[in-house]
Amino acid sequence: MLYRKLKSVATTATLGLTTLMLAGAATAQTLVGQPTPRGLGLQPSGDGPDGMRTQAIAFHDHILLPIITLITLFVLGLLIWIIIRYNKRANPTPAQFSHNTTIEIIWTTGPVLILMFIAIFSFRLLGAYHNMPKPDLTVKVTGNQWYWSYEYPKALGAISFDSNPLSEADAKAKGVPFKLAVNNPMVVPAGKTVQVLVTGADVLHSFFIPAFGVQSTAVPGKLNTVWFKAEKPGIYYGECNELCGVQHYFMPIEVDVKSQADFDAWVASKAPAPTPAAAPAASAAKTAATAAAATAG
Ligand SMILES: [Cu+2]
Repeated sequence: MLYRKLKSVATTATLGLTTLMLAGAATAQTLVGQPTPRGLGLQPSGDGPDGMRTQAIAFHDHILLPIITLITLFVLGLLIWIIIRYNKRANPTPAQFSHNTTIEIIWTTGPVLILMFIAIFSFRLLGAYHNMPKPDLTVKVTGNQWYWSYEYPKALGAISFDSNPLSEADAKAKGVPFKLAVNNPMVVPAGKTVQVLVTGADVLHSFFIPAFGVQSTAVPGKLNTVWFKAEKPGIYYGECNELCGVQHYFMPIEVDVKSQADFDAWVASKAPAPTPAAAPAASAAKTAATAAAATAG
């Protein structure tokens, strides 16, 4: 009787949880790259069907969540059973024994086996994160109190800029989310492996973009490497998620993923190639100045 009751409770709970998860996934699917009001579950993946983020979501949804749900229901069932069956009224004279070899072996090996099962998938995912393909682009990101700065390679004109969040009025005027949208987003090409070198200028920050499954602590004096591959052009938001001071809440990350052509155009607009005539002229002026200084000396 009790067993049947417990079973029906468990079934109802599982059904309820599944419904909630599906509802969350449906709501979350409407927006990629940013949190959704009343969204449940993880932010949808922005890195393609084989991407790390997609694998991480699958690991969470299909391995971790069922296991933790079963364990929680099992423990809850045990608790209810003990409360009902072994309370003072139902069981006035409690048993006096301690130790039971069989049960002790079970509760030791059981968790070990569960952890080993989880480790198979966890290590596979860690391997995927570790094995970065040859990067197509490297961007250096520095966390500052309280903004991010970005630096691009010399080959791309050594573009560098600071990125600050938009004011509430500006965000409203542009129709973009306040506390997520910034004035100068990080710009990357879609479908390309982007290596991100993360460091900090003052205190610990953390570079975190949920849709790409990317997070790295920004440590002063140290360069950490993460990478991602955004599948589709679009805007993806992240945040500093290492408590870094009073304005920690106000250092969002915005990644503008563009098609390769649009990315090239952005690079050209930010770092115009020096005109062939300008460079020699500047160098000649410098030589003349040096010569003048030498004569004066
Ligand atoms: Cu920070």
